[in-house]
Amino acid sequence: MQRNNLSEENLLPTSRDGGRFLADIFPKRRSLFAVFASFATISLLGFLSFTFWTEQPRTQTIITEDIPQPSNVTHSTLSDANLIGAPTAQFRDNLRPDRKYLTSWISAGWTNDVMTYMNLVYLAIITDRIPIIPMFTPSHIGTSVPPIDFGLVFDVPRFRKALGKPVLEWHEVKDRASGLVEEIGCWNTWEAVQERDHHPRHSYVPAHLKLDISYTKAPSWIKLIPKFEHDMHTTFWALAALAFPETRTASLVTPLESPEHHVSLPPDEHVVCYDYLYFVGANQPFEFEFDYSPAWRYVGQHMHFTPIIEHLAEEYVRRAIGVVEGEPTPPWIAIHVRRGDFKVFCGENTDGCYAPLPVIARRVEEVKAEILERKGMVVTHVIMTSDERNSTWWGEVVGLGWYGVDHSQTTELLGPWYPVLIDAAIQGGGVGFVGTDRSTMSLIARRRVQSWKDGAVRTVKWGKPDSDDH
Ligand SMILES: Nc1nc2c(ncn2[C@@H]2O[C@H](COP(=O)(O)OP(=O)(O)O)[C@@H](O)[C@H]2O)c(=O)[nH]1
Ligand SMILES: *[C@@H]1O[C@H](CO)[C@@H](O)[C@H](O)[C@H]1NC(C)=O
Ligand SMILES: *[C@@H]1O[C@H](CO)[C@@H](O)[C@H](O)[C@H]1NC(C)=O
Ligand SMILES: [Mg+2]
Repeated sequence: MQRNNLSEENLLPTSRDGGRFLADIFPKRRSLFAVFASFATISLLGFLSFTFWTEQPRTQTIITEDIPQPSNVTHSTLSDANLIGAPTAQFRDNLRPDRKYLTSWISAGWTNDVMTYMNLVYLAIITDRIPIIPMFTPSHIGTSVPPIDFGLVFDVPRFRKALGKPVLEWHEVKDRASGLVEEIGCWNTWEAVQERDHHPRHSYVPAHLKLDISYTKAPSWIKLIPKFEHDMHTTFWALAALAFPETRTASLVTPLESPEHHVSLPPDEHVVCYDYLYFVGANQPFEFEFDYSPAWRYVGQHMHFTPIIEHLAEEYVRRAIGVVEGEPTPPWIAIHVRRGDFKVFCGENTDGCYAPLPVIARRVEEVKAEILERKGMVVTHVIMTSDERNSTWWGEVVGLGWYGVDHSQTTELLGPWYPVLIDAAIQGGGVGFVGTDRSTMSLIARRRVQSWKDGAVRTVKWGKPDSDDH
């Protein structure tokens, strides 16, 4: 694996001096530092302060005393207009009576959660409601990691502008320091689409938001493929119908008691809420795979990473390749090889289950050829991102002339969320992409490269030695 030339010593964060930290992580690129410095500083300081939700311990060392509190960071006039004002101890005190809102929770890997929030916003659009997006909670990076704000990952002001619609984050509505537990009635979709779990979909989000939820089981007709036990999808318009008074009223059944206050509440009309919006499509299951996907076309493609994450991704690419100061960053092709827990799909047949590097290299060559043909561009730099830990394998990657991303310092410097955020931005920032079949991280990277760069993409199939022979 390509190692960069930073010594451990000069990468150690200093706890009191954010400026020194920046200069250290980007010692060779004063120009980048200038870019950072010229940001509305707030977003940068917000980034450094690692605005974690509620009373999570602030374990990060990169904190300075003069960093503004998070509530000062992302408040904008656009969001103000759709709320009564600054975050309140109870969310209801901040909702405008003349506006309607929509929210939901997450419960899977980070990319699945990103897709779930895309679905949330799309459902809000078709119901003429204002989406309220919660934070990201950790999964593969370790469940004890504190959550991170949606707005520290995605550029919310840019998102609002591209959509031409309001978008709120929960911390703008309810004060993140509030200890007040609030009752709310929500739709339980999970029990209407599958038979295995006899409860609404579990999520850590309501606990962070201090919400005590009484769930009403949604009608079984929300299921996309009626009675089919091997699929769990519902449709946007089925869920939208439940957000309007006639279908809502016709669908009311006795709600489940809320776990804390033991109250029974029908689905809220002011803030309509659903337990889980990952398994939602307009026309078919796993719809992000398809070119027409409305959640991607109307929402997902407008969710760009924050300028800070984009710049971090570029900086990691420059370091991987070894671009010297003053030289522009060359265009790159990114690969995402998804391994880790995917080995459960291999079962007994571990031999030849994962696609070997030569099989991946064949798709990389196809991507290069397509970029040359369509754009007249010769792209020589190939960046590997992966959750594979095997150093022999990484050695083989470098042997092919590809570059690895060095995350040996990332968690220590920036926090445990940053390896995956930076890798996702690297994957989505190339002019070409080769991904792993069945990985949502690969899927969304592929869509980004298509939408953002009109790039060339391929997906490597795996499972058997000949899976990708086509
Ligand atoms: N840093 C990093 N993490 C990865 C990579 N691939 C997988 N992971 C981790 O594994 C998780 C996979 O879950 P998810 O994002 O839902 O994608 P999926 O499981 O591949 O569909 C990611 O969110 C990361 O935490 C990678 O290339 N780089
Ligand atoms: C927001 O910023 C102002 C000054 O700009 C400061 O006085 C105030 O304490 C900040 N609010 C919070 C919640 O930190
Ligand atoms: C590591 O990767 C090498 C090369 O791909 C492979 O031969 C070896 O079996 C792997 N080791 C483990 C423990 O999986
Ligand atoms: Mg996943």
